[in-house]
Amino acid sequence: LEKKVAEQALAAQRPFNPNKPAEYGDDSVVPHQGATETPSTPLATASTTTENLPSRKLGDGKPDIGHNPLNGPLDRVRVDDSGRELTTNLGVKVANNQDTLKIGLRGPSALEDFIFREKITHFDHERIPERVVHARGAGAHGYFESYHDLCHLTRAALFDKPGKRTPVFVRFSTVAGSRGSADTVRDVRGFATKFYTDEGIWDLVGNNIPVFFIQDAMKFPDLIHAVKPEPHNEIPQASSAHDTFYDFAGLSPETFHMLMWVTSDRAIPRSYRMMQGFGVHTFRLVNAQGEAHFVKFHWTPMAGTHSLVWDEAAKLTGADPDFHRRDLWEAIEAGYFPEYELGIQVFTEQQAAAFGTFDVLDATKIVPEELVPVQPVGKMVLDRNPDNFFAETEQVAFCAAHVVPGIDFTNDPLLQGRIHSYIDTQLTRLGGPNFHEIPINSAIAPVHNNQRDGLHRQAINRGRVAYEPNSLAGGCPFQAGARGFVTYPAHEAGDKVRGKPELFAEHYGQARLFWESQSAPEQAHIVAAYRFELTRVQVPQVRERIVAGLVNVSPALAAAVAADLGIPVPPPLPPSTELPIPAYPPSPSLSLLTRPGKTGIQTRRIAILVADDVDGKQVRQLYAALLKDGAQPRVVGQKLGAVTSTDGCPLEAEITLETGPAVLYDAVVLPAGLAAAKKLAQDPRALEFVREQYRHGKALLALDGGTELLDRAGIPRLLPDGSADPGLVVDGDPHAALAAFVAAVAGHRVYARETDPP
Ligand code: HDD
Repeated sequence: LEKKVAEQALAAQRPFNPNKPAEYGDDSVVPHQGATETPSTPLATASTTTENLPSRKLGDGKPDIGHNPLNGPLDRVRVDDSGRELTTNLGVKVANNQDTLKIGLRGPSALEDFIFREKITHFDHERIPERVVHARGAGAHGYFESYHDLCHLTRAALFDKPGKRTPVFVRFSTVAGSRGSADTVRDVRGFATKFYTDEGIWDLVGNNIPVFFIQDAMKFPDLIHAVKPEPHNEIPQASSAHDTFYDFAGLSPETFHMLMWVTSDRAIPRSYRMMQGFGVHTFRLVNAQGEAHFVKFHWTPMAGTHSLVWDEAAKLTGADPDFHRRDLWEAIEAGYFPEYELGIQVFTEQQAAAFGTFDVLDATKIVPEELVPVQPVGKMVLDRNPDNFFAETEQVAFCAAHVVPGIDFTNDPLLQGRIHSYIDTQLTRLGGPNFHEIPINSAIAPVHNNQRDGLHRQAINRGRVAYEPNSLAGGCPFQAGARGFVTYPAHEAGDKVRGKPELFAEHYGQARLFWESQSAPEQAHIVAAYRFELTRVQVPQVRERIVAGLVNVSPALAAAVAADLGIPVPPPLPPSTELPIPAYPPSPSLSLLTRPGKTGIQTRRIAILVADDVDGKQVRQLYAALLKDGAQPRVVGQKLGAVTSTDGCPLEAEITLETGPAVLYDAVVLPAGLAAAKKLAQDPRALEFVREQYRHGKALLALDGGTELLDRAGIPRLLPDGSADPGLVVDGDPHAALAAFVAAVAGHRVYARETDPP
C-alpha cells in the first residue's frame, strides 16, 4: 500500500500531456542528453592551450570536434528545464501558470498577484535596441587552429604553437536591414570573429568585402543615414536601391571602388559558409622583440565562394527570409562544419611606402594579392550552434578596439574612429558598462582590475582596495609590464589638421582593377545590379552622377548601364586629384569563380520532384546516393503525404511545390517514371519550378520520363552557343548520369545559360 501511495504521489507531481511526452509527459522527467553533462573544463583552469593536437589542414568539412574551453564558462549559465518544475525568477514554485489571481471567477484581478506581475513585467522589457548597423545576423561557436608558430611576426597567443586551438564565436550579418529583415538582400555581409585567447579577447570585426565605402570615420553616420530607410517614411527596408544612398555615393566618389563590390555577386552570397571575410584595415603584428609588420587578414571558405543570382535572391526574401540563418544552422546540426582558412598579407612600412599608387591606411583600397601574396596561417571551424539566440548571438558585443598583445592598430582613420564607436554603442544596446560580463562576452583569460560597480555588475570583487597604487593589497593587481599589451611605439609627428593625404583622393584605379578582373557573367551581373539599383532611384541627376563616376571606372560599364537606364552617357565626374588613374594588372583572385571550393555537393539542397506513379525505387536510390555525398535531398510533391510508386511502395512527399519553390534548391531531379512526369507536366507550378532552375543556371537531372517535363517547360538541350550544357543531365546510364549530375551540382552554376531578360 505504501508503495502505491508513493507512486500515486509521484504521478501527481508529474506533468501530464501524454501527446507531448518530451515536453509535458513522462519523458520530460528524465533530462535528455546534454542536460546532465558536467563541464568539461572547470572554470578556474579554463585554458585554450589544453588541446594542442593539430588536425588536418583544411579537411573534408567534418573535422574532429575539438574540446572547446568556452564550454566550461558557459555551462555555468546554461539552463535546461527538462524535468523541472516551473518557478518564478526568485525560485518560488508556481502552482498555476494559466490564470491570474481574481476576486471571484468573474471578478477583478488582484494587485497582489506577484506571479503575474513578475511575468508580465519581464515580458514588457524583453526587447533591447537593435544594432544601429548589422542588426540582422546569425552566429556560431567554433575554434581557430593555428597552422604554424608565428612568433617571428607576432606574440599573439593564438599563433604561438602549431595546432593550438583557440575558441571563437562568429557572427555573420547584413548591414542595412533591421533585425527582422530578409537574409538574401543585396548588401555587404558582416563577418565578425571573437577569439577567446589565453591573453584576452581579440575581435576581428570584418566584412565579406575587403574595402569600405568611406575613408574616414567622420563620414560613417552620413553613410549609414543615407543607406538606411529614408527617415520620412522608413522606406526601403534593407536596400541600398534608393535616392539617399546614391545621392551620398555620387557626391562621395571615394565610394566607387566599394560600389563595384556591392553591385557584384559578393553582395548576394549563396551562404555565409561560401563567402570570404576580410579585416579590411591594415593592422600591425608585433613580435616579442617589439618588431612590427603591417598585416591584412583574409578568411577563405573551404566550401568555395558562391553566390545567388539576383532574381533568385529577390524571390528568396519571400520564400525563406531566414535562408542564410537556416543554412548555417542546418549545416552545423548536420555535422558539416563550416571551415575558413585564415590568410595574412604581411609587409613592412617600407614596402607599403613603395606601393606608390595607393595608401595602405586608406580602407577603400586593397593590397592586390599579386603584390603581396596571402599566406595561410590557420583555419577556423564552426562546430556548434548557440543554445540561445538572444543570450549569445544578440548579446555578443564585438569591438574593433579589442586587440591583444601582438596585434595593434594603424593610423587608418576609419579604424581609429571604430576604436571608439563599438564600446560606445554597447552602452546603449546592452545597457551599461558591464556588458563584458555577459557570458558570451566574457574573457577566458582571468580579469583583474579596479573597475567597480555599474548597472548589472556580476563580479563580486573582494577586499577594500579598488585603486592603484596601493600598499593595503600588496600592490595587486599589479601592472604586467612587458607581459601585457604594449602599444607599438610608432613615431608620430605632424600638425593638427583635418584632411587627408593626396593619394587618398585617387578613387578609380582599383575600381577599374576590380571590374577588369571579373569574368564575363560577373560583369554582366554588375551591369544588371546598377540597372536595378539606379532604376529605383527617382531623381534623374542622382542616377546620372553615378553613371558619370562609372565612366572613370570603365567607359564600357558606364555605356552599358546608361543604355539600360535610357540615358546618354554623361561626361565623367571630375577627378578629385591630378594624380593619374593608375593601371593595375588584372587580379584573378578578385573573381568569385576562381575559388570553387573543396566540399563537393555537401549541404547542397536538391529537390526530387515526385507525383503519383513515380519510379519510387529509383528515387530512393538517388536519395540515398545524394545523401551519402553529403547533399540534402528533399522529395517535393504536389501535396504533402504519400505518392504511389511503380514498385508498389509509396513515397512520402516531404514538402510541396508551394512551400518549397525552386529558389530553395541548388539542383533538381526530375522524376523517374513517365506517368509521374506527365502529371507534373500538367502542373504549372512544376513547369515554373523547372524553368526557374534552368534560368538560374542550376543543375537538372532528367531520368526516363523527366525529359517530358523538360520539353513541356521548353528547356533547350544545348547552351545558346550550341555547345553541350554541363548542368543538364538527361537520361543515359543511371550511374554515369548521377556522376555527371553530382559534378554539375558541385560546379554550382552554368552561367552560360543565363539570358537577360530571362
Ligand atoms: Fe562597424 C557593427 C564591420 C566600419 C560602427 N561593424 C559592425 C559589425 C560588423 C562591422 C561586422 C557587426 C558586429 C556584430 O556582429 O555584432 N564596420 C565593420 C567594418 C567596417 C566598419 C568591416 C569598415 C572597415 N563601423 C565602421 C565605422 C564605424 C562603425 C567606421 C563608426 C565609426 N559598427 C559600428 C557600430 C556597430 C558596428 C555602430 C553597430 C553595432 C555594434 O557596433 O556593435 O559601433
